[in-house]
Amino acid sequence: TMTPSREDRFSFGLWTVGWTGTDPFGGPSRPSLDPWEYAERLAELGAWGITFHDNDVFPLDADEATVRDRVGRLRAAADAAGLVIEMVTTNTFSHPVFKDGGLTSNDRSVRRYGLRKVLRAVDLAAEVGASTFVMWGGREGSEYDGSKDLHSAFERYKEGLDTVASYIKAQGHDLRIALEPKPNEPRGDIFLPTVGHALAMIAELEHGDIVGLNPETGHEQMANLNYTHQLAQALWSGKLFHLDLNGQRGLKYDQDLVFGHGDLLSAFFTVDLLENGFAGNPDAPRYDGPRHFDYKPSRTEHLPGVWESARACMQTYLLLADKARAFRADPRVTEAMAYAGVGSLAEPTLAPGESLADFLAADEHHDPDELAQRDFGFVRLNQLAVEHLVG
Ligand code: GLT
Ligand code: MN
Ligand code: MN
Ligand code: MN
Repeated sequence: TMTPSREDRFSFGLWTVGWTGTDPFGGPSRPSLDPWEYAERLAELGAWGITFHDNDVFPLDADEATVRDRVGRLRAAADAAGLVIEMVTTNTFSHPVFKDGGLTSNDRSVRRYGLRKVLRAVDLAAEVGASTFVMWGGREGSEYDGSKDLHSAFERYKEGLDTVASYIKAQGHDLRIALEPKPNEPRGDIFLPTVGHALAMIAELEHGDIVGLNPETGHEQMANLNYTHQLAQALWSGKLFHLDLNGQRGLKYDQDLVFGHGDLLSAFFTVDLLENGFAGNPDAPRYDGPRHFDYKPSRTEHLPGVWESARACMQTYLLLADKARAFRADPRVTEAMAYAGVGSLAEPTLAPGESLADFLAADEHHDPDELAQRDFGFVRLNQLAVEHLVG
């Protein structure tokens, strides 16, 4: 069961295995292959799907014939390998035209150029059969607080997102937008820094019904947040449309490590949520989308290490899924969860039919000192998780 198969629905961005190791301090540490070569290798490793930016496949200045040719070759390779193209996104960050953002640049001509580029990528996404259109606004933000009218920046972000969403509806595309939060890098402060901020933006949109989230492990952790909690809140809000799994070790630059190579215990509970659902509530929403990895094979690796690290992402996930299943099935865990009250949190605090007036009038006395003697046993429950994880 540790060998990935199509049923596991693992997918990878072409920019992940395709990263050549360029960083702010040095050039590429390995060669660049054609996109279809990455697709073929990922299929051999057991992946089910691939995802890409427009410019992972063709250059920004490509003419229509080149776009057709390159997209055609990628699709042919994906079809031949049995791969699904499940998500497509736009690159509105590499070219210096986007140095102050695509949808929120202070320069209106840049915003109009950026918007056209996004709409073209939406059509491409629909053409290749993707179901999710990710929008990561890595250049939407600032370094200097005085450089932007922040009110207008939020207005323009909203305008841009609503325009893209209304275009999807007008074209009749079967596509949903997934916003990807990140707190910083490349901008000093990126707009929509966390899942919570993106949910708040979506609530203000006119076409927010087709806009949700694509939370990335490391991005939430860069904001010192608990990734599993972020996934949970997005799920609870009906907005977990897609995800980017990877690893991050603490508050530093975006590491994009192999899934599980950062906070392993957190990765365990992420997989436990994805595979087994919320622990105390079987009727709660479940994530049934792709298990998508957005990692970077470290710069120290050459091509064998690229494939090895892609394999590692899937294997780690499967190992954790196995452990999480055993954890849930362990009678000691069932007992420890009952002791901890995990299931009883599902019970509404007010009784069925109990009105606020009933509640206020109820002759009910709670002695806080007595209630404070409750032992929750959370440590024992967590130790059982650790036992399953490393035992
Ligand atoms: C870029 C970023 C990723 C996003 C990609 C989608 S682009 O590689 O670092 O986290 O998911 O645009
Ligand atoms: Mn990242
Ligand atoms: Mn990244
Ligand atoms: Mn990502």
